[in-house]
Amino acid sequence: MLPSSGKIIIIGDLHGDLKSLVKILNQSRFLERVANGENIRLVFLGDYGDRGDSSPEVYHIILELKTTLPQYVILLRGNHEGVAGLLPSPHDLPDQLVKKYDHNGLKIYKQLLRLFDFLYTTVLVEQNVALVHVGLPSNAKSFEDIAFASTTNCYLEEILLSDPKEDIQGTRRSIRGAGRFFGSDVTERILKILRVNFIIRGHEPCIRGFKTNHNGRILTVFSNKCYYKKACYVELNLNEKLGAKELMNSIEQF
Ligand SMILES: [Mn+2]
Repeated sequence: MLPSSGKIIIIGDLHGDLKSLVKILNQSRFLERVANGENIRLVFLGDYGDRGDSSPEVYHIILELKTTLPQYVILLRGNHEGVAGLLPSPHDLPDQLVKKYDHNGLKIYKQLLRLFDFLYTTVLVEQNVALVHVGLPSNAKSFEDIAFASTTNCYLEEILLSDPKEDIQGTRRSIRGAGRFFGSDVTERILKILRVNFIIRGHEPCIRGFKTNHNGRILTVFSNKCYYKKACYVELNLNEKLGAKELMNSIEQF
């Protein structure tokens, strides 16, 4: 849980795209602003490795940021930081680690697997906005259900793998083979439970680097530039009331 003050920079899926990560850190001047004492945090929405060919380098930088500035950097869990039984595909992170670190690669991979269990599922900015990797557990009844989602119910699977869909009510089976599609009625219900107005999530590549769903209540942010020409990140000013206009203005396309 974060207080509704200061600023947060939100980075969507990187998927081994080192160039975009460096670009965002430079463009947002995050490190410089922290050094200047600004109240600013960096939140990653998960999916750090796989697909792009710089997964080890991306992990190196985000973990260096987290260990150097633990209170300023928050790492969420994506489906590519998967739990047993929900392993992502493609999953070339172990191959990339072996290629780079030889026989130490698999040791590093095993340590990363242990690390994944420590990553958060949700960031809740009180009375304001919730950040997740993908989706919302359609049957969740409380904030705790979402914050402490596990594989013993379907909550974690839905957080890691469910997508919003425009033309349905309730949920439908997803084409991903896991998770669900959820309609705007689910979004409205979960927004009420969390007492926030918006949800920001990653996971889906978007032509413009972002898209909205469910009357603008859900913003999808994608920060990997290997799929489309545009990617983006978000810089939210939590000191002002967040409305639909402010949310759209917070998108930084590159
Ligand atoms: Mn994902």
